[in-house]
Order: sequence, then structure tokens, then C-alpha cells
Amino acid sequence: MTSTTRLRIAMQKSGRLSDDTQNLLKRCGLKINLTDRRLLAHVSNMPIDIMRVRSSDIPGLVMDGVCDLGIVGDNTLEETALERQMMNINADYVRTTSLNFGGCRLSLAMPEEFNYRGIKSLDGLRFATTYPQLLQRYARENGITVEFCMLKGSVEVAPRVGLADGICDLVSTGATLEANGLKEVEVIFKSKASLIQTATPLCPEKQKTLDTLLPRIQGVMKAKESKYIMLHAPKDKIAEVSSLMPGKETPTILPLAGRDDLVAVHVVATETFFWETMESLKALGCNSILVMPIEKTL
Ligand code: PRT
Repeated sequence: MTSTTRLRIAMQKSGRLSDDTQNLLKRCGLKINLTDRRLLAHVSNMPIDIMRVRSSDIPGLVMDGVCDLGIVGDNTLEETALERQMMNINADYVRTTSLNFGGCRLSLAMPEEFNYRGIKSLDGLRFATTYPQLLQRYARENGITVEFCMLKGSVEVAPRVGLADGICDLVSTGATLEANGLKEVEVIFKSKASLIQTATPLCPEKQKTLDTLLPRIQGVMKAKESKYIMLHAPKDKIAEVSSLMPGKETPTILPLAGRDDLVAVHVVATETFFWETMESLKALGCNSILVMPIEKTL
């Protein structure tokens, strides 16, 4: 159990999630020096400590109450939870919020020349993986039996060296599979980073800190997905222009100094704003179309 009233957050020390996590915390206004080698970094302007560890250790640290919160991939989280359940170790946690980075999928991949005829053609085969629990659960749910060999890295080489028939590994672009002569045949789990929290209620001081931090995290996430759109539109085309705007937000219509024929239209779009929409707006006589990133929103 953590001994202080400072909120302790576990994050990946170095790897694919560490930069995004660090940026998120900084954009939430946390003043923190993560450049030195200390594993426990103090946030100077909020009662928060950041513990920098391996990603695979984060779920256990949160489930055991050593850290109050953790930022980790759903793949690691689910694999750890299944492993602990199997060993009768506490696997409780709360997913506080899903984050919009670290996206990937856990997939089954076979050598290019493998004749894939659906999931049943994988029955009895052997897979190299870092995720044996997720693999076994998927096999059970699909009525097949698979063997596995545990590899923590370079999983992709296993079929080539005769260690396994296929692999069960994370994929994002698919370039690694292609480079190793493998084809993706089944997606078994979709993953993103999540903010997780210990299942034990926090003391009032820590809860107060979390109540301040969480809306900031959600604001940063929302801002990342949102765009501020500004344009000049013909006054008699306001209805058509508004109907082209993405999202449910009502645009703000403002007069333009010295122009009776044009108005300024401003809107925050939480959905993708496509080139096609810009071209349609232009065809309606709109000009000075600006699409800008939003830094924060509350
Ligand atoms: O910190 P620790 O060493 O314990 O964890 P780790 O070894 O899993 O760290 P890291 O940094 O490799 O991954 C951290 C987390 O990033 C993962 O748990 C996922 O939640 C997420 N993530 C997102 C990925 C990928 N995308 C990803 N593409 N993790 C790994 N990969 C690897 C994959 O294993 C394969 O080797 O990238 C390769 C495939 O990438 P593509 O783009 O070629 O398909």
C-alpha cells in the first residue's frame, strides 16, 4: 500500500507508450523532471509521484495497490489479469478512462505460404507469443486447441527457425509481419492505452488530486481529437454551410466588418474534417478556411 497522500502513477519508463504518456502528463500541467534516472519522480506543482517501470509490471503494481494509477496497454492489462486469475491472485482494477494512443491489435500470423482456411485450420498448431493467456482464451472461445512457446521478443522469427508454426503478436502497421514473410490471419484482441486505478478506494487527499487530474486528462484527449474551424461564408448560404460542418456543435456566426454579403463561421469539430468538406465549402463560395488544432478543452 502507498504510504503517503501523494497520488502515485505508474508509467512505462521507456518504450512505445512512454513519450505519449509523458506528453499527456505535461499537457495536463504537471511539472515533472523525467530526464534523470530516478525511478520515482516528484511532480513539483501537484501532490503526485510518477513511478517509471516496465510496462508489464504496471497492472500488477496497480492491482497490488503499490501504485494508485497506471497507464498501460489493454493487451498487457488483460494478459496480466487473466494470468493472475488463473493463479488465484487478486486481479481487480478499475479502468478510469481509455486513452487515444498506443493503438494496436494482437493478431495470429502465419507464414505467407500457409493455406489458411479459417480458424479451424489452426487447430493443433504451435504459436510463439508473449500473450499465452489471450491466445488460449481465443482458442477456447473458437473451439480449437493450440500450443504455445513463450517469447518476450523477436517473436516474428519463430516460424522461420522452426520454433513454432505461427505467431500471436502485436501489430500496428503490419510492416514487421511483411518483412518476416508472415500474413495476418486473425485479430484476436484490439488494444489502446488505458488509465487504470486500484480497486481500493483512495484516501480523500488522493481522491481530490484525481478529481483535479481526470478532467484535465479527458480535456487533453478531447482536444487532441478536436479541430477549431474558421471560415468566411456568403450570408445567404449559412444553412448549407452549417449542414456541411462535422459533428453536432452549432456554429458561431459572426458579422464581418464592412461586409454585408459575408459572415465568419466558427465551429469546434470533434469528428474528422475531410478535404472533401473543405472543397464543398469552397464550392458554396466560402473562403479563408482555417482548420486549427485545439490545445485544451474543459
Ligand atoms: O515496458 P516493457 O518492456 O515491459 O513492455 P513492452 O516490451 O511491451 O514495450 P513496448 O514499448 O514494445 O510496447 C509497449 C506497448 O505499446 C504495448 O504493450 C502495446 O500496448 C503498445 N504497442 C502499440 C505496441 C505496438 N503498437 C507494436 N507495434 N507494442 C509493440 N509493438 C511491436 C510488435 O510487438 C511488433 O514487434 O511492434 C512490432 C509490429 O509493429 P508494426 O508497425 O510493424 O506492425
